[in-house]
This record gives sequence, structure tokens and C-alpha cells, in this order.
Amino acid sequence: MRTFTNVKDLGNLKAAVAEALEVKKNRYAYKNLGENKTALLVFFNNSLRTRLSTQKAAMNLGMNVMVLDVNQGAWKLETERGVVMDGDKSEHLLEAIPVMGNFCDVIGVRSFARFEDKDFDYQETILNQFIHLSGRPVFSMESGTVHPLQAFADLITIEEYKERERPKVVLTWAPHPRALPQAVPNSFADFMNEADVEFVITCPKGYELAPQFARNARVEYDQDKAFEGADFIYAKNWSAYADPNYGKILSKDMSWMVTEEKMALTNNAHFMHCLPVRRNMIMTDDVIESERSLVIQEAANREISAQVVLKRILED
Ligand code: AN0
Ligand code: CP
Repeated sequence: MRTFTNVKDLGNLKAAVAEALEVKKNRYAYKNLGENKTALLVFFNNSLRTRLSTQKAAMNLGMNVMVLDVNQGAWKLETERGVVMDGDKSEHLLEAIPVMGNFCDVIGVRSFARFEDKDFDYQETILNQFIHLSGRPVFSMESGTVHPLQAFADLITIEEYKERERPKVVLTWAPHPRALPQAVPNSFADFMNEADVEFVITCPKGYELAPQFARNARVEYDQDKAFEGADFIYAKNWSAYADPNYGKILSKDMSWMVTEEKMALTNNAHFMHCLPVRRNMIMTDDVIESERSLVIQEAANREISAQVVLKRILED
């Protein structure tokens, strides 16, 4: 594996999940694979889970790990070519990336959508510069449009907890005070569309995901109807994708918050969220604290998804 940005990079998805469950049983069996190899994790944005789980995964494989928080201690980086650099940015990404590549064997990049220019975000401009200029395998740790390590961990979690062969999985939009990226729902849809599940997306009108991620998923604008018979409720806020509202908040309708009353419409569904989550905005305290909530198990599986990806990169 040379890059990891979407479900296709994993090849046979059933085999990838089987490998993940194998790794989870014996995560220290591959200690020699990463000997004298260095992972560099570059963060342009905050993180708790991605930072810890990816470091842990690399350590499980015997790798050395370096973490660079670009906005805390490194030179401020210019990302646009052609800019007269007379402002606060001391260095250009075009030099910084090959320099970073010299000191490591694999690079993870976190660089959220900026919502300044849809094409800049949706062409994965920053991630692609790392892919083209670092000379190293590169994986997304949430970039402009995707968060595949999260979606892979989510799929592993669904496989572990499903109570029937082909569960109904519902991705529901929920309210949030700030404009958030579409990366998590995009990648979740990317993976669910390839998995053996009945996949439904429910959101207010105007929050439709990009067609390359939503593909043929059923979209249901009535949240209650979508919840009927669901085995998994996956809640997430995202901002609008469609023009002219790209990156904007169209609704803060609190009636979309996931409550116990809404969970009662489901087939005793498990509740999922990638975290971090705002309580009593996305879901009530009762829902996230219930026995059917999988948010902690899901976060724990981030170590496993990252380990499979790093393992495959090292094996190649
Ligand atoms: C980010 C997002 O919604 O994309 C990261 C989630 C993993 N969330 C926030 O910025 C709160
Ligand atoms: N779910 C997730 O990626 O969390 P962090 O933003 O804390 O890394």
C-alpha cells in the first residue's frame, strides 16, 4: 500500500476486516516489521484519538514515531504557490514536505477542509502535495474530504457488534454550533457503500453529501422513518456540501438531536459517534451513556485500523 485515502486502497474489504480482527488478537506479533522505520505524523489541526491511536499502532509494529504540530513550534507554512511571502508565513510547504520526507519512511497528514475554496478542499490539495513531494507513502489522518482511518475503525466495530448478517446502518446528521467538515460522513459512506449492510443517510434538505461518496445510498429526509428498524445509529454533524452553501451551517434544528425517544424507534440499535462529541447537541447524555453506546469501543478500534494500514505500508 502506497497511499491510504479511501476504501478502495484496502482491496478486498472482508479480508481487511479479517486482518484487523487478527491484529487485534495479537497486536505485538509484528514487532520486527517496523524495526528502524520511522513514522512522521503531521498535524495541521487538533487531535486526541488520531494522535494517540496512530502512535500506539506504530509502536506496536516496532516503529519509531515523530509527531509534528505544524501550528505549535514549526515555521508557519504557506500553501499557495505564487504568493509573495511578505506576511507571517516563513516557509513554503513546497520545501517543507521534501525536507520532512528525508527524515521518515511513512507520513500521516491531518489537514482539515478550510471552507475557503471548495476545489482546494475537494481536490485534496494539501494531502496530494505530500503524496507527490515527500517521496514516502502517505496516509490521511483526516484531510480535506476524507477520514478513512475512522471509517475503517467504524466498520471493524460494526462487524464486532452486529447481531444479524446484514444490519441496517443509519448515518444521521445532528446539530452542532460550528461548521464541521464532511470528511467523517464522506468516508463513513464510502465504507458502508462497500460493506455488507443496508445503508441509509438521513439529514435535513441541503445537507446531501458529495455524489462520489453518497453514491447509491438511500437518502431519507424523515429522521424518524430512517431510524425504524435500524441496528446501528451513526450520528455526526457536517456542514453543507452543495453550492452555494459549501461549508455553511443551514440548520441548528435541535429536533435532530438523537434522544432516547428516537432510539426507541430502532431495532434496539447501537449508538456510534467518532468523537469528539458535544453532549446534548448531537445526542443526550442518556444515549451516549447507554449500554448500547459503542463510542469508546469505536475509538479503541482506531489503534487497530491504523495498525493494519501501517502494517500493509511496511509490508510493501
Ligand atoms: C472534526 C470533524 O468533524 O471533522 C474531527 C472529527 C474526527 N471535529 C471537530 O472539529 C469537532
Ligand atoms: N475521531 C477522531 O479522529 O478524533 P480526533 O480528532 O481526536 O483525532
